[in-house]
Amino acid sequence: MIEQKYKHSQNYSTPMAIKIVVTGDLHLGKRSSLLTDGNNTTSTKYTWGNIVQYVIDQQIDLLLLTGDIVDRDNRFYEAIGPLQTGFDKLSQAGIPVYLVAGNHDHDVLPQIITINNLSDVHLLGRDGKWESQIHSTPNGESVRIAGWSFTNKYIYESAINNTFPQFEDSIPTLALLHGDAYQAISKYNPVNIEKMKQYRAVDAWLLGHIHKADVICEKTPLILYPGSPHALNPKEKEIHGPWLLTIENKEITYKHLPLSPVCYQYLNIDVSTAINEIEFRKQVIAAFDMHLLQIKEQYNPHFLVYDIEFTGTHNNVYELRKWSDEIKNYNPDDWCHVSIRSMEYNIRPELDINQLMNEPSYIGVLATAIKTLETGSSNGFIDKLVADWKSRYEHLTTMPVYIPLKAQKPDKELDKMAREYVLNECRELIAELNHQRNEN
Ligand SMILES: [Mn+2]
Repeated sequence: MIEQKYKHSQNYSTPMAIKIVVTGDLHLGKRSSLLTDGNNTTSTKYTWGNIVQYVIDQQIDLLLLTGDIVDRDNRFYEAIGPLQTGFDKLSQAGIPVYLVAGNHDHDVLPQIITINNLSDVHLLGRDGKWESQIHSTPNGESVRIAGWSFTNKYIYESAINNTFPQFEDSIPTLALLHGDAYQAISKYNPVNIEKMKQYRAVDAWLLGHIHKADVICEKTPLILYPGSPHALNPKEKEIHGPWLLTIENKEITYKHLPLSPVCYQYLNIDVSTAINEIEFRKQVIAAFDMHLLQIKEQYNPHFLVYDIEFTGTHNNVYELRKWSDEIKNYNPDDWCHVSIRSMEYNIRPELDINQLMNEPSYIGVLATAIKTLETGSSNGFIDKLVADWKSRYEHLTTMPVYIPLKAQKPDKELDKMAREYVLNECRELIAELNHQRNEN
């Protein structure tokens, strides 16, 4: 095993560097929402296989996992096979894995590792206390991995409150931790960023729990959320993948590796100059071409899922809706499967609202409403519409089927949502009424 490692390290362009891949929140057992495919490339076990293959092909020294690798305890049977296969491949290549458990897999991860008796897989801090191990490469380079694991679904007290060990030597130290660094009060191990910075012995904090990758602090110490390596739902609108860390002369450099087969994106299309369907089509194609090129420069996902927002000024949203209906059939290229999940219209009418406000007609009422909403004030007409919207919204979100999904929104936020919705509707209506009037 040692010889095999040595053989790998001879090929390094920088022989004294330690190469590490880190990822977390893989949620084995899940697949990207809204997509189905026969090859299973949308399931997270596919990405797990790709990460393992990358680590072996690139002769990486260590793989680090920051928790929530398995999606929940009831995913045991779905997760155990792919995990075992990946761990076996890494073990045969002489590559150890260090990991911690998160709130999703605090139960199942220790079970899987114990059942399989995996000697190259090190679950750190499984009794809820910090644990560390030093890994040395055949070149004599060393790195310390410290870790702490969830022992329960909820952890209210931060794992770094007064319990973090001190290291006196100069070995580079990486701390693996699942927790919430964004909120002071959290059920998921609230860890304070300033406190992490105070532990001088730690060169990098590698965190789990948040699916969006984030470099919170660039160095001394590096504080990194690697994020989920596989985009799981349309809220995760960034490029996802594991991270490559290189430690050389105690300096840590890092790089995001785009690997997620699925990529959810937002696309804004300004349709102000789309005076007819031909122009509209031109703008749509131009916007897509530019965006697809940007993605392609970074990597080739299998699936690109778009939320489109049409913006700009236009006097006929009804027409725009009609023209945009067939966009869902758009198939720009065969390098990747593009689909459109939603289209939103946030269009301002190209009208003189101030002048229309004086009209004794529906147009006048709508113009007054638009002006009032735009200036952040209200009147009886708007109050009624907002109240109506809120009561319908609340009715919908308290239906039994939605209760598990219900996000408690403060009244202020609901008001804002209602006003935005009403404003959009008024703009669409006034444009249509004005259009009809001009045609007659
Ligand atoms: Mn989590």
